[in-house]
Amino acid sequence: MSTPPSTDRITLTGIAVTTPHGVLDHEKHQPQRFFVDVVIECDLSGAGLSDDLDRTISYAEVAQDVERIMTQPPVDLIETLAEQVAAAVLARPAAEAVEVTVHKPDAPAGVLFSRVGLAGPSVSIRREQHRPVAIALGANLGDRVATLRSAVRSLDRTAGLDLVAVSRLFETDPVGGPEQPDYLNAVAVGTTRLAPWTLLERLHEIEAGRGRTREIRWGARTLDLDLLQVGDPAAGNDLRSDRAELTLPHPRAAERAFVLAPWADADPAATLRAGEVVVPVRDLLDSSDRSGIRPGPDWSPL
Ligand code: A4P
Ligand code: MG
Repeated sequence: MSTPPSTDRITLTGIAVTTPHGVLDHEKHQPQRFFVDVVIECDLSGAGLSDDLDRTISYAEVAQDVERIMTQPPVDLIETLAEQVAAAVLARPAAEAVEVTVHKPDAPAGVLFSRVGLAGPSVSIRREQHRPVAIALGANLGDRVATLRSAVRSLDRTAGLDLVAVSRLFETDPVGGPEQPDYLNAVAVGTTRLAPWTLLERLHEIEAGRGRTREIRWGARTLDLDLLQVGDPAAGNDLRSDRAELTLPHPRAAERAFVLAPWADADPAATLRAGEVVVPVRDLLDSSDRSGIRPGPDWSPL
């Protein structure tokens, strides 16, 4: 069954900054003490096994972000500071969720707070990652509809991935590779809290469970699941990677009608990054070669 969302944590406690913030006029001129705690939920297994900093989150960078946010020109509310810290953490690919606490121990509240420990007011917020994601499905061996249907079910059961829509099926001529049977292609769109490499591992597990083997590149396969895009390029928060093991956005998506047709079907408003330009998927589809694309069998996989 599906793996639960990650229970791994990176914790930074008591980041101390003396700076002016507050609703009262004098607080905007008089620096006072703030302490910030950050607890980041993320999958640390990949980093722990590979010793690769790119698979985790640098706590030093997060600490610097906190200091930069806390030392900005004065704001009224510690809620504002907490929200900005949470957003900065969630901008990091590995972050699945974050809890931020901002303590203001010397806040003027008309009462005396204990001098023991971190007394006084604080706010705590928890924010979760909800990145849009698009996943391409393809099959050209075995019972293609049954395989794709069970793949969608597995995606839907994946903890940390919420499917919103799945396209119709398209029957497509094979592109590239050796001579092989026609494909059925579809695209699923949704949101995810998972790091992209964690999601790709889940896709590989689902492929393996449907008998996927890898002998020839672009060869026939029972099931292919590709990550097309993670994040929203129109909002400028899509993840980009040029690593061979995970390239984002998918480097061949923009020119392949067998991807674009189902993608536009699942999400007519979808956009795709092509370098620095963000293009509607429908426009890319309109200018692509659609000669090998036909409607596939009916299905309702969700
Ligand atoms: N990889 C890197 N980036 C990604 C990503 N964004 N999503 C790595 C998924 N995988 C990514 O993939 C090879 C390696 O790419 C993986 O180790 C992964 O870490 P693979 O699935 O083992 O092999 P593949 O699918 O044969 O290679 P590739 O280059 O992904 O092929 P494409 O571009 O997916 O093309 N014709 C039709 N009509 N319909 C099809 O669905 N599919 C292909 C495969 C060819 N022709 C087709 C179709
Ligand atoms: Mg693939």
